[in-house]
Amino acid sequence: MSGAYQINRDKDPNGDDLPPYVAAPGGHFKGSLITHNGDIYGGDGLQDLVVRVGGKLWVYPGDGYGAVNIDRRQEILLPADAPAPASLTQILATGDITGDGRTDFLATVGDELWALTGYHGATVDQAIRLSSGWSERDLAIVADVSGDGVADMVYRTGASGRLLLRKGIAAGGGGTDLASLSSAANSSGGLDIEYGASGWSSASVPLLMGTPDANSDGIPDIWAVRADGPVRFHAGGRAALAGAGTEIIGKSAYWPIRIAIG
Ligand SMILES: [Ca+2]
Ligand SMILES: [Ca+2]
Ligand SMILES: [Ca+2]
Repeated sequence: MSGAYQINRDKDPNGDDLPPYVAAPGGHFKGSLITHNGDIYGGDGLQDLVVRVGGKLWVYPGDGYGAVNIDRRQEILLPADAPAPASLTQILATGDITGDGRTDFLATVGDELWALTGYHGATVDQAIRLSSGWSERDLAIVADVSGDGVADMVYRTGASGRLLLRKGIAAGGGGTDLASLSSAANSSGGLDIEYGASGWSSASVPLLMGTPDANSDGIPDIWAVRADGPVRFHAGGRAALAGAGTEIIGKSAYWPIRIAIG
């Protein structure tokens, strides 16, 4: 189904037979980065979509039916010292990981990893540069994986085609200490753990995305679009992926050429 629509501007407000809504214009989401993680706008309990497109960052309020009305989008304003939205290479809605009740984002900006914390419907409170070395990495999961209530990070390293797990440390005032996610040395245990052993290069898996728990074991999971056709579900484990994954959509030419999932 179409995930986006707009008001039908041809419709006569005094009444006619035209539909009230029509599809979003072709190319509306061209060049976009997309992510979602629960209700972050409006407090209506509906999933919202976060999109970087047209050089700006937006929230597209979800309509509760799996779609968004693009006329209702609202710009997310970043602090003055934040990277320009146009420079983002990935953005991931993480839910609230800092413990202030406001949703947070992690983003890569070329070689750099940034945290954009404290979104509350209009602006982001803080932009914090965490580390460098990210040009060949992709964020997959930022959520509690290990089961201690503290956010962890699963990322792909293109250099070895693996997934690695970095365990977070609780912050003194609640939530997760962002510095513990900035480098392996700062993390709980002091090193990154092999989470997916091999086969995770971007050539083999052009698109991957972590999500909150989808198979009811309480552990976040990973969805993978494979270059050879299928879409696979990989159940997360506390310290490594559990098993080899399950094929959800069979081999087809459709998915490997999609430009983004989120
Ligand atoms: Ca927060
Ligand atoms: Ca944890
Ligand atoms: Ca799970």
